[in-house]
Amino acid sequence: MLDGCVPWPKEFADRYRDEGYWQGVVLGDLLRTTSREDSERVAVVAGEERLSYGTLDTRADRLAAGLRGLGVGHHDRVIVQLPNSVEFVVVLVALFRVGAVPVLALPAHRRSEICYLARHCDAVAYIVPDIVDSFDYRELAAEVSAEAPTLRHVLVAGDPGPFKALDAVDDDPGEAATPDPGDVAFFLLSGGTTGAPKLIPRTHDDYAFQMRATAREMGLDRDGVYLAALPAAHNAALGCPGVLGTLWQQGRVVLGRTPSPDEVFPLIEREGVTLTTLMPAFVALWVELADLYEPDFSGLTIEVGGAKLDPEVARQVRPVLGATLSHWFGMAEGPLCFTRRDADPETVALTQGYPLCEADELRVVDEDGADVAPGAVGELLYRGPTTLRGYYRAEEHNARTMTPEGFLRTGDLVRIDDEGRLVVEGRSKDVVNRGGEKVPAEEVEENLRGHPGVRDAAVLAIPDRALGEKTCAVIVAEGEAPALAELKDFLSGRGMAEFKLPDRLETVPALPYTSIGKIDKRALRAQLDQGRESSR
Ligand code: J2J
Repeated sequence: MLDGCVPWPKEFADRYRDEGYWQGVVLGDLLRTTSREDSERVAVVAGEERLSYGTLDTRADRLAAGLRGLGVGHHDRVIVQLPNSVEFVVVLVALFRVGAVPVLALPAHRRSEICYLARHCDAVAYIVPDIVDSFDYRELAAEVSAEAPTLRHVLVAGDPGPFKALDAVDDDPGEAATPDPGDVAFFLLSGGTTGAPKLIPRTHDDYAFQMRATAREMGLDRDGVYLAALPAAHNAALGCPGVLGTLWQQGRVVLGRTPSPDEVFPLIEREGVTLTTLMPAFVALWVELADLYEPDFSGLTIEVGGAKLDPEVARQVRPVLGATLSHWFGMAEGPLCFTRRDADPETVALTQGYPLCEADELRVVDEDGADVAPGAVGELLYRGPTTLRGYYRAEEHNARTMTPEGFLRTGDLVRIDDEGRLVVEGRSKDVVNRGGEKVPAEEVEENLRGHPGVRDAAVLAIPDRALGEKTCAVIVAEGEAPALAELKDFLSGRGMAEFKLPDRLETVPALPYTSIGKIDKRALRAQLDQGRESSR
């Protein structure tokens, strides 16, 4: 396995293989079989374009050969930051075939995140689009190139500007690499606990199992049509079964750019979409706007997860949209629990269902790490054939997040009900879950403290009707307090992604600290609530 990754101990790996979870396949084989057997079959629909398995397979082979020609090889890390597009699929498969390791950045990431990633994993290449939603990724790439010493290539899908066009990376196919199925296939980014984003190694074996098992549970077979409305770089839309899992099943992928009803409702009907993935805020919006469109989604299953789902919204999905809802608790780190398609409506509204497979081991523990009484709330610990054993190059962090027995501490507070179903009750980790986008409080706090008008800073989640939660920055000012707009500009200037910028600002004379020197957020929250009460 790539140096810096933590392998599963042999006894676990043997067991997962013996029990048939890991089947020794490699992700570079995506597209291959269908391309040989039925090359005209449509694999991907993007706008008016319909691309066959044969076309994509050939493009991936040619790109792989071109990448090899550039010197990109086995175990080289390549940051991929592409929107939902044909290139996203071709680039991933090509990198798998080279044996290089894609690092899946989200389209919303900016200089701060990408520079960190590039340096942290010693990336040799960075693949971007030209301009999306008026943001020029080539300018971002220029900034990243200046700060990342190992970066040798920037490849651009579209107009390359000063860089190399992805299209020009093309050569006659040669021998494909044959990586070890137990090795890392790509890196996903963690939704974040402390500080900078962590890299999650996903192996060929583990991801192939995740795709196969979720496809089976969601009924996505060869006739399945998956709509990617969320960024495909996110685990939920990539491999549950998502874009890659659908191609693995020989189904059809429809690439959307946003989950907004005006864009995707016509697509769902036109393409006969059978499965899609949404964050809760969009399920609510779909239900709310259904009257305008009168959709008939009786053939559609919607996977929803990533943040708290309002049970009232869940209950309306079937009557209003006609669709089947499946409620998920997932993590890019691998844990997956969800309600199956035949679950009764109350199970779907109120629980996140059952784990992906029988080999998944769940524990619910108190603050001392002892198992809680059955049905009581505690932190969820998770171990299984898709759940990582350690983040990449993160020894110290791993010592804190993994138990000595190899369980991941999820930082989520849950209970297991008397039917064995998972119910997410809250979380102990310090992130703001902004409509499913995870904002690590500590990272924002550190950057806020860099402003000359900020002596100290804390970041809290506050309730929001549309997004579930929003971000509130609480600062202690140095001199005259800066305004919210000024702070947002400042953080943007530091290269932070827009979704991490605070939505609200409060100023206090001092922050409360605990005896071990951590900001006491519970006390701070109470202090702010009290202030609000007394000013009424
Ligand atoms: C509350 N919080 C939830 C839920 C995840 C499928 C679905 C989601 C993700 C995902 C994913 C939640 N209620 N139902 O990867 O494959 C919060 C938890 C969790 C964190 C993980 C998938 N479902 N969450 O959201 O890696 O706090 O993965 O630890 O982005 O989202 O975030 P992420």
